[in-house]
Amino acid sequence: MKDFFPEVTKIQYEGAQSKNPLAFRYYNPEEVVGDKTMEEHLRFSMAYWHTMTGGGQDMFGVNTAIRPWGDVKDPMEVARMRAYAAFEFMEKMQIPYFCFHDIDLAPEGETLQETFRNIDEIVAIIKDLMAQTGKKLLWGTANLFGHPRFMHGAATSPNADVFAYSAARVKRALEITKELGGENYVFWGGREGYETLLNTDMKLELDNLARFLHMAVEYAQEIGFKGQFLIEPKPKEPTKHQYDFDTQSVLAFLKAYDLDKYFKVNIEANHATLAGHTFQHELRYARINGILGSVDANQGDELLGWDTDQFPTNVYVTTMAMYEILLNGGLAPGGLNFDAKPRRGSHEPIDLFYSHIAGMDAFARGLKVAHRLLESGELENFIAERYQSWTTGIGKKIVDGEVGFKELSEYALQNKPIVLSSGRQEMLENIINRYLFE
Ligand code: XUL
Ligand code: CO
Repeated sequence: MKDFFPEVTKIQYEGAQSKNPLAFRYYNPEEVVGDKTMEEHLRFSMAYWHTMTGGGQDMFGVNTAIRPWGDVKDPMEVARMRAYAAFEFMEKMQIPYFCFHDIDLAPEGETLQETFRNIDEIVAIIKDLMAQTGKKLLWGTANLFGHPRFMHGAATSPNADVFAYSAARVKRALEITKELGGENYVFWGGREGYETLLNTDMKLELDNLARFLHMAVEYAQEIGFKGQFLIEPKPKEPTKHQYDFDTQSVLAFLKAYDLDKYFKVNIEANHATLAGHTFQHELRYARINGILGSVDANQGDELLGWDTDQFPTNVYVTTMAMYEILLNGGLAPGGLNFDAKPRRGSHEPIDLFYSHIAGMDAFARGLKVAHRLLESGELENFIAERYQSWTTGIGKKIVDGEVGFKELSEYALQNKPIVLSSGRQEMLENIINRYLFE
């Protein structure tokens, strides 16, 4: 078998003092942090579309990336070579999971039948490679946004034939995900949204989206697919307004259509930024509502208004993300999927290694800092103290449902002048810095 990355051997943990850019400085898979190894906490996953299939193309220019498995003319041969390259990459990177869209694996055919045949051939290769290497599928999904047929949406298309076609693709993607032992299945709402309300029946589109998801739930039950269903929120791009705007709107949609018991969310850092939230806000909102399922680990650029899908290197952000994930009791069966790509100018195969190492180390370091922070209780104790008025006296009565406006009014009328304590934001920010730089 061809060695697609001959310049790289397996990436090893060398410790924080190492200056080797092809080594982990923080990610040490076997190291135990709290109750689990780093590998168990972080559950890293490679995104097949960015790492294996994408090539750096953007709005202004063609592919730049050198990809040794793309050297041949026949697209099916490229797809075969790509599968081998994917597993070599995951082995060398010590990444245990991967995720894919159906057509990341193999090119679309002229007909739906041919598309399925192409995908099936590559799925058989991948199944063998999984058995040989022990690599696992974190989640599968169907790409219902790239082809022109999806220009007005998939499940929310004004054309019922597109809805039917999309159902066929999700049906097959679910079957494949089950066959490969996928632990989750993701619905990112591709072009499920609108450009203008002048031509849009929003009510019908939302009803149809819910119909589609109910059908998916029913079919998964029928075939015995046990994986977790996830919706990935995003506020805009490609459409001006995406229906799955953010976690809060997704939860409202799920509850409105009686879908909330079947779905959790897959939170992407860059999508949070686009929604005007921090990554931590989205994780927190999902966590406290019991729907934090999985994470697309990347970062955006706050100066740019689009989905740049950069590798996560901001340790402050990964720390606060891991803080939420630890409080969630982890992500399993979800994980940290690098929905991220090296910049278009980082076009050599070795840049795939540098970028994944950067992301893995940033999350490993974030895990360790977040763990220490939680162990100390410094933040949690401060918060408990700040809300202390809710555990005794009138606060407790409100929480216990013992009082209404009448009793509260009587209480307020005879109460002493109110004295508030400081929120101490800067002191707390400095505590975080102390943990980060310790
Ligand atoms: C798009 C995006 C997708 C989903 C899977 O912004 O994040 O790649 O993660 O469809
Ligand atoms: Co994503």
